Amino acid sequence: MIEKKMQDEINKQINEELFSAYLYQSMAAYFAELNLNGFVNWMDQQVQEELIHARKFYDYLIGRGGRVELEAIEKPQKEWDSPLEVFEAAYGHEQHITKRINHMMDVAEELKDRATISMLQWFIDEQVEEEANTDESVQMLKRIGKDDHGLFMVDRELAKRPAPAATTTDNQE
Ligand code: OFO
Repeated sequence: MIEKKMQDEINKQINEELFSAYLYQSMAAYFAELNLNGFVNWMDQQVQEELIHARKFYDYLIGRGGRVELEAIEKPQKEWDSPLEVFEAAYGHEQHITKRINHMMDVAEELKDRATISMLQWFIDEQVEEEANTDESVQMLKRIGKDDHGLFMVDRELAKRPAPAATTTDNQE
């Protein structure tokens, strides 16, 4: 059985991950309006990743005999001034999620909850990737500035992002 304090943190994180999916879907819609289909693809794949993250927490909590409580998902932003501003917001969001995961690890350590510590280690590693991926696009967009040809090249690059591996419930993805 999982302690209530840890259960509350995991429930909050399920909501954070679902909000992440919602935010990236809103960013995908913004790019669709600009006809930047490579950017749309990147965001759509990110949405799928976030749903996998939410599912991992959901499955883990149920596996520990906990109670999942789903809360309302906050409305995401829908307008940005430029593709660069979108990716800066995505990077800032990932930094926020990293802080949340680190905080959860602090709680798990305080409770000496070794199973949760082990599960969270996957997310600690994943967040290194999440921050690096969003920051890579920020850096590319900064380099091209207002050059339309550069934007077209970035769009072609982002179109290559593959779908994430299918959802699993064993935290091995
Ligand atoms: Fe779930 O990592 Fe992004 O938000």
